[in-house]
Amino acid sequence: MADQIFKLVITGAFNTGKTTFIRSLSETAVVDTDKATTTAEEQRVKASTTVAMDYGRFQLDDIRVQLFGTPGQPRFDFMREILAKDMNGFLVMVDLADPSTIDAAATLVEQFKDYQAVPYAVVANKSDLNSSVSPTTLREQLQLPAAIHIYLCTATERDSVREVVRRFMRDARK
Ligand SMILES: Nc1nc2c(ncn2[C@@H]2O[C@H](COP(=O)(O)OP(=O)(O)O)[C@@H](O)[C@H]2O)c(=O)[nH]1
Ligand SMILES: [Mg+2]
Repeated sequence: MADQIFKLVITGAFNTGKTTFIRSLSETAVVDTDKATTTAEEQRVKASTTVAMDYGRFQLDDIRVQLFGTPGQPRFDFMREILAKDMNGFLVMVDLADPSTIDAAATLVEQFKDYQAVPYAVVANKSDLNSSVSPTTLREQLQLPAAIHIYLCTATERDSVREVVRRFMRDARK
C-alpha cells in the first residue's frame, strides 16, 4: 500500500528555529531558500533568512511527513497562504529565550486556523537556553484551549525534534 502523506507546516516568528527544526529532522536533502538578511535589525541576529520556504521529509511508520517551513517575517505573508494549502496540520514555534516571539505566535495561530481547520500545536523551542518564559505563561499568553499541546523542544537536537513530531502525529490522529 502506498504511504500516506501528511503535510505539516512549520511556522513561527523570525529566528524561532523553523529552518533548524526541518534540517534536524529531514532524511532527505533539505531544500532551503535562505538569502542574506537585508535590514540592520535582522543582520544583528543572523546572516541569512528564509525567503520562500524550507522543505524536508520524514518517514514515520507508514506515513510520509512532508515538512514545509514558512518565512518568519510579515513581509513574506503571501507565502504562508500558499504553503498552507492542503496542509494536514501545523506547528507554531516560539523562542523561549525571546518573549517577543509569543505575540507573533498568537497571530500566526489565528491566521493558520483561518486557512484550514486542522490539528495544530505550539513548539516551545530553545529549551536548552535560559528561558524567560514558562510553559504556563506561554499557554496563558497564547490563550490556548486546553486541548492544544505545547511541546518543549531543542531544534538543534534531532531526537528532540523527532519526539515532537511523533507526539504531534499521535495526538493529532486521536
Ligand atoms: N540554543 C539553541 N539555538 C537554536 C535552537 N534552534 C535554533 N537555534 C538557533 O537559532 C537561530 C535561528 O534558527 P533558524 O532555524 O534560522 O530560525 P528561523 O528563522 O525560524 O528559520 C540559529 O542560530 C539556530 O542555530 C535551539 O533549540 N537551541
Ligand atoms: Mg528560516
